[in-house]
Amino acid sequence: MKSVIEFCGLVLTCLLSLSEPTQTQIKALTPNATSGVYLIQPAGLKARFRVYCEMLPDGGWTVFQRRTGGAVSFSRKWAAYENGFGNVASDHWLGLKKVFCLTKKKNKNWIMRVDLWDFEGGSVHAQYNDFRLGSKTEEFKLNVGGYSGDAGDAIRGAYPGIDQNGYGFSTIDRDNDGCSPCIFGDIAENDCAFSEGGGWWFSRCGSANLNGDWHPAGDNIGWASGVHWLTWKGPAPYSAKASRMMIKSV
Ligand SMILES: [Ca+2]
Repeated sequence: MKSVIEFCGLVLTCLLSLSEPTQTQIKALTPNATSGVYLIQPAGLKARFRVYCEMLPDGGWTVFQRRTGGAVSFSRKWAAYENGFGNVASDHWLGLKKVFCLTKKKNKNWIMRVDLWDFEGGSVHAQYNDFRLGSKTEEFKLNVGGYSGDAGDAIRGAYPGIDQNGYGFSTIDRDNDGCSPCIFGDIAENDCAFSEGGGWWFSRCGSANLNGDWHPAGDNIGWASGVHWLTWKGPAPYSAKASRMMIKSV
């Protein structure tokens, strides 16, 4: 049975809940639906896909990135970042194509929220208005508007000249960054994805990269590649214990 509804911040056709199929209609049509994995079909799209919906007091959010440990490697190439990897119920990257599809409608505005957890029991967040990704031919470039939160605006950078807003996505096999090369001390950097790890919207290279290597407690400070949000903790790069990126329409 299908019902077109507003759910998880999306206008979509809710097909079924994967975990509890019999609860589908109840979950979909009641405002206190619970967080979990849902199979969605955004309005106007033929493709269905699984997403994790985080239900918070301020609405339903669609998660597109989650890190909680090292079990899922984020050291992947372009095709993996384009299509997504991991398990949407735990650590995963939803995929650039899907996020593009969700945010491409020009008559809708999206908020993107980043949550970060440290190894000392603390957490912070960053929120951006007017979030959307460019198309595949635009290398899924990042577009974010105004920032709010207590994590600092790492996308625009901890110092001038490294703003990642407007940059295309880069991986170790696809270089869209702002270095050709960048000079850091006595190092000439051509390809940020090689040193920083994972795929991201690198500039020169920038202060944010939540897709680098995950590092365990006690060994999480000072790595070139990490789960980095360098306006949050520093000056030595601090790799977060956990991260989450998610969107909702407004
Ligand atoms: Ca480059």
